[in-house]
Amino acid sequence: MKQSILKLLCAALLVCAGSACGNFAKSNSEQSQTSPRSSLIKGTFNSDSAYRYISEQVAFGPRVPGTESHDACAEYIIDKLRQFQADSIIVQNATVTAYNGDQLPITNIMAQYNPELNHRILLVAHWDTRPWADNEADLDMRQKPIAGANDGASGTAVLLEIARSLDLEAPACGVDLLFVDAEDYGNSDGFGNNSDTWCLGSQYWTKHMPYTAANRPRYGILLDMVGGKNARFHYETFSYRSASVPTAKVWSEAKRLGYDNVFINSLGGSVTDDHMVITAAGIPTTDIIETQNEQTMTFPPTWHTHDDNLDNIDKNSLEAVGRTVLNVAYNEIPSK
Ligand code: AHN
Ligand code: ZN
Repeated sequence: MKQSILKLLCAALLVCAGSACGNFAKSNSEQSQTSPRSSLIKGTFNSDSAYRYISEQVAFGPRVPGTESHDACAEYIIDKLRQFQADSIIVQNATVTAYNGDQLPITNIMAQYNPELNHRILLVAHWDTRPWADNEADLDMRQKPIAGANDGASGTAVLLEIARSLDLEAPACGVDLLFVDAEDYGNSDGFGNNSDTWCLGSQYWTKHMPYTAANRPRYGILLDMVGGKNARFHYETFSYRSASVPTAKVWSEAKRLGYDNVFINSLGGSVTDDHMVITAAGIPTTDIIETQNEQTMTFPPTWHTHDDNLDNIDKNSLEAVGRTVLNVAYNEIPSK
């Protein structure tokens, strides 16, 4: 009698456990249906978090070299990198001369994970914003600095979110995150003739790189304007020709993760950008940038306008780029 009551109790408990387990399994399978890629992905890249890092940068105001907002944002980036326990943080302060004679106090910031490893990769974004809105029709509006949610803050935010993941789950290789200044203070008259007026921060950095021949990064990946609505990234022409290794790694990793609707396997345009400077300095660097936007057939429609604000940021673009680049980093295994 006692035994059969015990048996009943046990059976009841088992049924309870079974149904609880059933519910759990169900909610798990529902989750895996909404993110089918989860089993392929390492790291914890979260696009809500990346979006927040954009909004926090934009809240400082335009990050134009020589302004208080600019300096406050530099401190913010450094604070975040400390919070995400970068093994070393290198801050480069300098003054450079812009094409129009302006003296620009610039700050390049680099965070290193696994600084002792010779097998390294370099991830880059510019964090400054353009002092003018060249593509506004109205002349007064054109003189005002842009918010730079996409052009400046998006690449920076994705790298910060990558830092958060690298802290939680260490990569096998060395990873350097480089935040360059004064990319966007260039002369937009007569494109092509003025390429050395852009990318002043990376020009300074390549002249003062903290590397030996042994620990110089194998390749670099540049993230520029990676948060646009329905962004699609074609191969940037210069990257395709002169940085084929990281270009192949990024676009094939995107395909593996199911982001081949975002990373398109065909040639887009060619861009004067930080990757050219860094490639010329001996680190072949690919540029993730929209050069074949569906509406404009070039950069995103908000480019160098006052529409480059939070309203035009797309979390899906941040996620596709962030998870792809983070997983390229996790895939990089040093050979002995
Ligand atoms: C030029 O417009 C020459 N290059 C585009 C690089 C850039 C500007 N990226 C963001 N803003
Ligand atoms: Zn720009």
